[in-house]
Amino acid sequence: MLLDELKDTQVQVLSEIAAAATNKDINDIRVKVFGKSGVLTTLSRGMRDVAPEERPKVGAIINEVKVAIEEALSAKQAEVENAELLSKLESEKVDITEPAQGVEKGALHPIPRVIDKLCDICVGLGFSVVEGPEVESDYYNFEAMNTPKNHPSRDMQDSFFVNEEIVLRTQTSAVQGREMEVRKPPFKIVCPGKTYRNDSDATHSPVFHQLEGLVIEEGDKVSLADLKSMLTILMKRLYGEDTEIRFRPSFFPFTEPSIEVDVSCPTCHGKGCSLCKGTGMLELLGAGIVNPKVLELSGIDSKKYRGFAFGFGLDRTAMILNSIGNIKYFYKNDKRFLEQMK
Ligand code: FA5
Repeated sequence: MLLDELKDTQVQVLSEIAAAATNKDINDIRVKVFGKSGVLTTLSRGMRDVAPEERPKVGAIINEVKVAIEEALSAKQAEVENAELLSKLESEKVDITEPAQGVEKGALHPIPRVIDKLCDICVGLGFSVVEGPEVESDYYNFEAMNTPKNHPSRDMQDSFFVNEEIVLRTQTSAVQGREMEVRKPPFKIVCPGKTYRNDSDATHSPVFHQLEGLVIEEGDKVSLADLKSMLTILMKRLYGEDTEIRFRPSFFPFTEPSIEVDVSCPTCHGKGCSLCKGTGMLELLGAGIVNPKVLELSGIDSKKYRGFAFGFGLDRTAMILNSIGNIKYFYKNDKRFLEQMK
């Protein structure tokens, strides 16, 4: 009787195993057969009623059934797992012959690129690079630069005042006083950074960039010829040996004498156009021999030391280097423009 039941159970369970399709089906069968109240567990308890001489034989058969079912379960489990793996591999298949998607590379904006280039050239000429605040006191931006309150030359720079004593710096010249107060001459510094003025047209932006240069040496080592020669070297290293440069007399309250430097226009290359207002040249920087009053205001003995200074407009520098016809392109963040600047 027990033997018949065992045989029937084996046939029944093996056919269920053959029909199983998932790991869950296999686990359900395992519990149904070997669990606490599973079929085989219950049948095994029937051994109690078997005559002692029959027990070894019945025991061996129970064991055979158990082994047959376990083997079938293991084989089925391997089969199901293999099928799952194959379908996963199929669904995640990668066609390695497809062309790869290109990686979009970023690049530095043309203004920081010009800053890096000019600073590199200046460091090569022995300058140290310094920084100063963009929100500046009226004192360092104007007064320390020999431009007292109500001085008519303040009108040359239409300024954004935060209050009576604080201004968004209109020129990187504001670092001159700060550096002269803490440095012992001789020294050579450059300071790149943002500057602000209420100006707006094709060559003027309300936010723009300058690079200030300041050289302080013992008196007989500094002359206008030294300044012109330094600026010529800078321009040629920046734009190339054939660059056309023009020096013009000018006025700044903090330099005496003062000059301005023009470079051939990026759009018409000297012929004359609307950008350069028909002159063929674009104003790039102001410069001059440091006014002795400025040295004295910052605690430097003007009888012993002299200096020269220059202030590059960096946006114009980038316009000329890249032949850009309007300064606004640098501030629009138009990806098509920036892509061309890479
Ligand atoms: C000055 O700012 C002086 N501090 C330069 C200087 C330094 C003279 C040291 C002597 C000694 P100016 O206002 O000319 O000078 O400006 C210098 C340059 O900044 C200009 O030649 C021009 O290239 C640039 N610049 C001036 N205003 C703007 C603006 N709104 N947008 C873009 N570039 C400007």
